[in-house]
Amino acid sequence: MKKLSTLLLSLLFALSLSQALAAEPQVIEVKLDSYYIKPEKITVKRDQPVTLNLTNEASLLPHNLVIKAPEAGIDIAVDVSAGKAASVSFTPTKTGSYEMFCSKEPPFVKSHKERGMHGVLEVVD
Ligand SMILES: [Cu+2]
Repeated sequence: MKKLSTLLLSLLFALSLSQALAAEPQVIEVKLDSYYIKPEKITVKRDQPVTLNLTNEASLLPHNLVIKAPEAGIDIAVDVSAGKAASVSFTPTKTGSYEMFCSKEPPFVKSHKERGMHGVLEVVD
């Protein structure tokens, strides 16, 4: 009986350990400013939750972060006012390189993306 309970306990321990490893949160600080996204390239692991903490460091301009990859479980568009912060969470389900950018397009001038507000979210195994 004692052997069985020891076995069960170690099994439970191994199970919770593997679950903890599988759900390792990936929290990444992302800065938005006129006109860049930092870091330009973000690498995350597939099937593990990701939280992006966005900060708009600009003093006047609103920015946003857009990643449209619904095939990979990523479909975000988050506005961040000047000087403010926002967070967004998702779990990428497919490896690959996905474009991230600011979609602000003021009339008569270049879009924020054209001015440099773009980067890559890389999802790896
Ligand atoms: Cu912008």
